[in-house]
Amino acid sequence: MARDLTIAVCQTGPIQKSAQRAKTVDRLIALLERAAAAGAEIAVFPELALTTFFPRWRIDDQADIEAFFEPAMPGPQTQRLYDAAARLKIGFALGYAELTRVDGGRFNTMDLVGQDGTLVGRYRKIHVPGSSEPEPGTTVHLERRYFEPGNLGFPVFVYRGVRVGMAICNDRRWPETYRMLCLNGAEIVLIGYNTPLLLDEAPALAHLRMFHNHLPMQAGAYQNTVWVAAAAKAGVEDGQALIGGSCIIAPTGEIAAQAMSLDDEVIVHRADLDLIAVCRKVNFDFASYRRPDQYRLIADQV
Ligand code: CDT
Repeated sequence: MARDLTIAVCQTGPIQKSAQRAKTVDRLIALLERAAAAGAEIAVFPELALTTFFPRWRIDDQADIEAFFEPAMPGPQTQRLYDAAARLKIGFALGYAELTRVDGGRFNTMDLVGQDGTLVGRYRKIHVPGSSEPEPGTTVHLERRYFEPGNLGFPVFVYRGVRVGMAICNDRRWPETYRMLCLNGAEIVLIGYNTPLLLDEAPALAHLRMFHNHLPMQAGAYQNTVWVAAAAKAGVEDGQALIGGSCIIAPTGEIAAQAMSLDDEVIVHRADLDLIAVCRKVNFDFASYRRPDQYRLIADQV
């Protein structure tokens, strides 16, 4: 019997610092409703989808920093989104800033929520880019000030019988991300991102920003025979332009659907999971051809 999963990518426009959390959750619920109405069974939202991308600022006041974090998920402000998932019978992956209850750890996190509105699994961003202090000549990107590197590995979760993994923004540029998820059995990789349109350190590469968005995700999908669905937070957010280009990519490496706006937008595609086996057979029969004994450096050397 044919296997498929209908995926929605819920891109958002900018979420300004002045936005109330409740209004932002309203926007996410509206996107989820559009995704469900289009027949989607799972949706992916951007990285840090509840707030502005606050690592663009150096913040010292701990209370100001913690205002961007979620000490509980769902919490009083986000419960309605989980209720909407259960009502609409559509799960989602949501990026947010996680403050752990036990030891106050801070992670850039994505949760996978099931069609009953309960947690299926959690991923914490492994490749945390930027610095902890502003660096001269470089776009301020202080994720390392606010987040520890993820400590949950690259887990894969079963969602409606389909094996789903997650990755967050800069993770999508690293081949290791897809390979680890693929080796863990992923069939679909859900990604959220916030990517500045311009980088002060590389103005000569400005025209390549969208190419360098899609290139690693298409390569990751193709080389690991997985579906990739990636949601941007796009548009001008608190004065910084973020790229859009949210997309759904097939295991062939082809873009099956792509957002056209820099605003709230839903794109949907029915992902044919049998295509994975076809692509495997053509080029990537791992059991026959992979040579892990020759790849030791990949794991041993930074
Ligand atoms: N959010 C995120 O990871 N953004 C990075 C930009 C890093 S610029 C120092 C990205 O890879 O898109």
